[in-house]
Amino acid sequence: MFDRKQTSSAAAPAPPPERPRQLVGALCGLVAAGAALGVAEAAGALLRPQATPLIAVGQAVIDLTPRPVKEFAVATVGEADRPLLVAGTAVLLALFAAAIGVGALRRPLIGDAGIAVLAAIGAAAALSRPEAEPLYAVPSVAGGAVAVVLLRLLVRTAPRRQAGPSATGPEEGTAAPEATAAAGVAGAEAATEGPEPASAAPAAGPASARPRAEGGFDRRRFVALAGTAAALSAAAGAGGRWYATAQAGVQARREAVRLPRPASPAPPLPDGAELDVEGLGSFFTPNSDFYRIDTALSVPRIDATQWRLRIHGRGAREREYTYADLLDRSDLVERDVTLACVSNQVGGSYVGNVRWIGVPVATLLREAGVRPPGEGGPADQLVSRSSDGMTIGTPVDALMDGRDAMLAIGMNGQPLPTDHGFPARVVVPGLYGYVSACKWIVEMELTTFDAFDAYWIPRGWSQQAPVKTQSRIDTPHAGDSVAAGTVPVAGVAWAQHVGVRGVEVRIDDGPWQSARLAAEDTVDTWRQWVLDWPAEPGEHRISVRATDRSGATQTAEEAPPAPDGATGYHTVDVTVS
Ligand SMILES: Nc1nc2c(c(=O)[nH]1)N[C@H]1C(S)=C(S)[C@@H](COP(=O)(O)O)O[C@H]1N2
Ligand SMILES: [Mo]
Repeated sequence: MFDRKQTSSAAAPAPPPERPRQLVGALCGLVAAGAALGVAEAAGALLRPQATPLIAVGQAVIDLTPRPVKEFAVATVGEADRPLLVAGTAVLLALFAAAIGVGALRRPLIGDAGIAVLAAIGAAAALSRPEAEPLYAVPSVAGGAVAVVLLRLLVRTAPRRQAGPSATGPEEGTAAPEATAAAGVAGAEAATEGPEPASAAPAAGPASARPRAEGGFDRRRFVALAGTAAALSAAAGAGGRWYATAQAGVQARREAVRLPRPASPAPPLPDGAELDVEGLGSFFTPNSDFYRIDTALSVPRIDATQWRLRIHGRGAREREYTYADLLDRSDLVERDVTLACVSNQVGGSYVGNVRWIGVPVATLLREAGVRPPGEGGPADQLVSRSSDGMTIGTPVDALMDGRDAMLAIGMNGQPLPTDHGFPARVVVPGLYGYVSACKWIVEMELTTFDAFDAYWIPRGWSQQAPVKTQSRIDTPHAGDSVAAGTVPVAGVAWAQHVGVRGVEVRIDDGPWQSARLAAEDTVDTWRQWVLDWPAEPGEHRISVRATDRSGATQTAEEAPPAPDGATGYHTVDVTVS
């Protein structure tokens, strides 16, 4: 009532410029979207963190991205592709939310509809996860519901398009006079924001005694409402995140795990397996430095006490193992195995060497009555499924031919880190990770290559992918300037499950010279090498190539990672002065 009097006693206020009005609308949309995310985050924390809309949409984008784009992303931004993806999704969401807010000023129904569309996208993305349950829709729907109510409240505080009492027309369907609208806001606010009457009260008190801004914009009320909503959303979001993380920590009990001593420990590392050359990485890659490649935006956090591995399928008697079953086994082995990603570029860093502890996969398969195809078994493919729905197809032959294929539970003496598959993952010497190394594994299904294509196959990668022999120069780095004199050129080479016979280095167009090889740990690990190069001033190009124990030398022909691994020689250009 005060408002009306004050406003109408002012000399015919000019209509508010359209810009600020739209700005307020955009702000309303952003605040509402923020609330939706906060609520969704909190709901997701309580239900399923990977079902929160930002994660679910980002995940859907990852799965739908065509291979060349994905490769480009990995090549240009590397492992920052994930944060960038989330940021990109957030920016798109913000733009759309701002537009919704502006639309809602014209007609609240536009706001409702816009938010419904966003919530539907979030819910659809969450429900399309391979591991989804109906519950997955809840975070998006809850967030959307809160946003609809909040946006309606917010736009009522926004400036009217024209000044004066008769100015309500098109944007307020009910054509309610401002005072009524304001009262409605206060009422609704008190009703929806039960625990926060304090914030509503001051806004309704002294604020309403002041003249409203042009066009009936109750700035105070808007700021109070939007500010409160934003603060609550941020609190809900942060609280949800914190709760989910804390919960996961408690549940996973990873820290509490004490790895048993393996019945078959790895032989001690031979003397001279690790060269002392500055710039050359360590023989074993520390867990914290180990590359991470997966499609999981939200890393699965598995409660090991609830975890089960189910083995079933063609020619298998169904078996289930708990984590305790694995820890209790008397046939745990410890082995050194180098793991490589098929996406690794020549000279790239998606390769690492680890001392793993695990159960031989062949033994588990035998326990389930599985016979390899050579013994008349009906399945030639083992499909590993992870808790987040990844599928990885491995030849049964490779798992049962005597190599150290493991269901790994330990990585460099630690329980598997969460990022690397806790509580259990597969490791198969000689096969790229995408056809072998399933992390967060929950299921092994015996089938055939004809009957089933695992996740990466329709995306343009080969069904069969043994690791290609490769070598990498770790020092000097491309672009380095080094002083003339003796320069150690050093790196690693791997020819998995066959072994490295030799490494050769070439300077410019000179002859291939044999590098000195470090002692071999096993044929499944990489091997370090070094060549002392009498470097003379000038620009030089250093190339490397490896020869495996079968006598095959790496091909010089350059091929991209897809479909089954990059080839070519790693070369670095350096300046000697
Ligand atoms: N569940 C799951 N397992 C997965 C993947 C994945 O995306 N999801 N990626 C695979 C790929 S492509 C590689 S190279 C290895 C990488 O294992 P790392 O992240 O421990 O280095 O995991 C494999 N296992
Ligand atoms: Mo990979």
